[in-house]
Amino acid sequence: TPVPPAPGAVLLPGFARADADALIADAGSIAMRAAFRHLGTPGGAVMSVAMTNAGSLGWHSDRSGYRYVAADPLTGLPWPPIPATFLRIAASAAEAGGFPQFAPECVLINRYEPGARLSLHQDRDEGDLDAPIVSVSLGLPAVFLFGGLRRDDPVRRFRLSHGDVAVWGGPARLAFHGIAPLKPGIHPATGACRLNLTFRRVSRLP
Ligand code: MD3
Ligand code: FE
Repeated sequence: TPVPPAPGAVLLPGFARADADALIADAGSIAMRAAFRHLGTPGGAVMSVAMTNAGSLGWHSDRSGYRYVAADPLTGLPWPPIPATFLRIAASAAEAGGFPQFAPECVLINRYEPGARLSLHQDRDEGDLDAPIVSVSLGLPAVFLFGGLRRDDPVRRFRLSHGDVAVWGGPARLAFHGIAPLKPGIHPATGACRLNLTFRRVSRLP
């Protein structure tokens, strides 16, 4: 049952549950070629979430800023291609959320271990802000913080569980959001961690 948490956003509880084992295995294969790493930030901090990417572009951050890059800075190699299982779930979720033409160029894979968090931020490094972001949650549950268009707007809390998918488009696309520190636990599919996939369109289609 789709749930609208905000205008432009659609939550699809359990939408990826049947594909979860395949998605987790594919994420593992990606990480064998492009390892999870803790990125630095322009402010000089190191992120508690470990990240890697698949696709023609990958999200990267260091002292000089946030940006999308075509090669993995750790190896100089292109990011691994987006697996077919990933593309299928992203396309069907985007369609369910009202975006039948979604063509992602990047999947950012976030790995949360106990205590890891993502502070309140906007995703605005993409050149195409008309395209939605599709997210898939796998493994341990997390508390998702969803604010408004201004950093100091009130924040609502949602639980994101294994197999939950969300489509963030329209007025929700530039909302501030984050993840509260992960509570320790063991999930049968991922063990002691949570994985999140975010599918992103970076460049504008002609
Ligand atoms: C709402 N990831 O990678 S997914 C991120 O669980 C990120 O790892 C979180 O925020 C995670 O940038 C949250 C849900 C999500 C992703 C992107 C959004 C919600 C969003 C972009 C705009 C609005
Ligand atoms: Fe985000």
